Amino acid sequence: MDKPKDKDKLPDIKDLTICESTGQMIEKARSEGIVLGFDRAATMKACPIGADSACCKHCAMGPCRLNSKDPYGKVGVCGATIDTIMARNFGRMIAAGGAAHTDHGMVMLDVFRDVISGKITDYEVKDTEKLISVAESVDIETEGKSMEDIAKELYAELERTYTQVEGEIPFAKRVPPKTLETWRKLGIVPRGAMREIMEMMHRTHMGVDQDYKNITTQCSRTALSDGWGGSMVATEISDILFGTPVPVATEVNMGVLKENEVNIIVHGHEPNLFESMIASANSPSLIEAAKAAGAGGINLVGMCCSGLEMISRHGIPHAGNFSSTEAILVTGAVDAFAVDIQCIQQGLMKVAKCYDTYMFTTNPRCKIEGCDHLEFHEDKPLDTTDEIVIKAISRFKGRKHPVQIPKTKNTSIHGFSYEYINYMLGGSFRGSYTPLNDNIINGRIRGVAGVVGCTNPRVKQDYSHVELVKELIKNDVLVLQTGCSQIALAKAGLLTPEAAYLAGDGLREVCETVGMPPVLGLGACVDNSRILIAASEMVKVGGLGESLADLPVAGCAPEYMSEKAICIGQYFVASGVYTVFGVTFPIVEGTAFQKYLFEGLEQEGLGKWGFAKDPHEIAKMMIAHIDKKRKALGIDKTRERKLVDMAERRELA
Ligand code: SF4
Ligand code: MSK
Repeated sequence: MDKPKDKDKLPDIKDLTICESTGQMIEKARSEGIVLGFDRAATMKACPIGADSACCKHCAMGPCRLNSKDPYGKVGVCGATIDTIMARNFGRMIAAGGAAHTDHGMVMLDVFRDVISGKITDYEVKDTEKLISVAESVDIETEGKSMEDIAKELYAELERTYTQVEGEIPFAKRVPPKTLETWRKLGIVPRGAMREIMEMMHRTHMGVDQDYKNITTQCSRTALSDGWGGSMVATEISDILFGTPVPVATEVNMGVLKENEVNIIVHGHEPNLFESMIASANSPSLIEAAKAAGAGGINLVGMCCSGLEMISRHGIPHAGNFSSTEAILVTGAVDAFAVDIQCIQQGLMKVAKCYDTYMFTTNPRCKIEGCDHLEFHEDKPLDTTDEIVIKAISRFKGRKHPVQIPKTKNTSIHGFSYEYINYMLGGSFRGSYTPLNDNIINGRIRGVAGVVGCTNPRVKQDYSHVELVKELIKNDVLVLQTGCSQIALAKAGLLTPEAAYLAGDGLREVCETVGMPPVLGLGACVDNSRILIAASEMVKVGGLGESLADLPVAGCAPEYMSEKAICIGQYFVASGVYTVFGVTFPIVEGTAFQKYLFEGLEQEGLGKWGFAKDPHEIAKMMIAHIDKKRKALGIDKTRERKLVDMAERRELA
């Protein structure tokens, strides 16, 4: 195993994470000479030119490095300016991030097709109500038709999301009309995701698009083909196949591992693998085998976004977010670690080997040198997942390493789908977003914020997520969460109704009346589409403007690291949302491209980007934006809690 270069120079653990369990495992790893991502980040200085996106390696006349201190002082060998170079790099990040979610969505659609045709028999359509509502949302007539026919028609319609070459993607029908009108005017309504990603890559090839504004137009169209396309299909099909989440209480943090049980972790993004793992872990014969090996049972645990899919649908315990994935192996308690796609660090393999943990890749898209590959096929899923359990049992039986499991566990509630928010606020017979809008209009709720995204070992793990969200709820901003951010807040205890005591008076009153937490977990990073649908419903219900850009909402990924996050940011911006990122932003400040992203897009009727490192500063920026939107809507005065009477409500509608 690599030794840390100079142990004395490594950062203090309290500067690396606020997660106590992860901190304990970093300490243990260091004492055992094992290097985790936190220490690799400390010893691998980020390239400053790359961080500013001021270099280009799109052809062999380069790579060309521009000077971010004097960005217009030089151009590339081909003459490319700093704005062209940054916009092209940005576009390629969006293409890669969008491709990841979109390819995942297409796999979900493939599985759906094979389930309804009978080729796959281990899965079924679990949520027929959702099947009908999704079909109707894309104008499929459902009256008098069999579920099978509706499903077949829906498959054919949603396939266009990916393969269509001309026209508008199916879920464009869900976009509020005024927002769609703006998109049409700007030429950013996506055709099909494959076409948009291909065009993005083409335009950013050497010698093609050399106008940063024109490149940005394609950035928006490509990103929207993910948010309202690939990702949205992934979420909706997962719900149809595996059930739409409803709130469920569970436990998070490394303390969910059990010393006397066979511990199996699933990490990645596709629910298919995890759903089958649940079946294998509950198989009576495998439980018997685990007991015969001396274990109390089989303990199945999630991490990262796979874990978030399962926490939302089944209440499966969750051990930690992205930055904790290596650290948990240091417990010595993990008997098998199964991964599928996305956010799987190559470093995991080395750490797993140190503790003789069986690690398996399962997806043909993601193999890791030196890692056993047990390919997962949805038409015979148990072949793979049973094998993983069997290997885990054998590792448990022969455990060689002392086990040290951090004790901390936190209770949290997850699974607030768009549909559930409807019922939660409007009641089971008259589900509606009207009470949410009313509470925003009367000022009890100041606005809504999406706080989402990764953790990143270049900044203190979980710190910005937690500080930002505390500040937002204190100021009566209701927070919706997806991705790894949600686990940061769950560990901090904010995903419980009791956390309402940290909220401002207005938000607290609403939370206490309904019995909901002030921070709602909506699922994995692919499930940001749930936030888009919720926002569209807020526009539809009325009283808060006509387009998504009118809403008093803002978004943030304060500790992001992935290209998927950049794509998500761009589709929120293109949808009309002010979106602030932390850590770093791939741009040279003061350039025309930066001004365009941070101001120009808003002038065109879209949202805009923002950037700040400090979570309190980010909170101020988001709240100021929410207040600006309240003022534009004429509801800034209602923060004094004036109740809206029926006549006023009718007028607002
Ligand atoms: Fe340099 Fe232009 Fe080639 Fe980029 S495309 S590497 S800026 S010459
Ligand atoms: S897993 S993209 S670290 S949210 Fe979706 Fe977490 Fe970010 Fe990966």
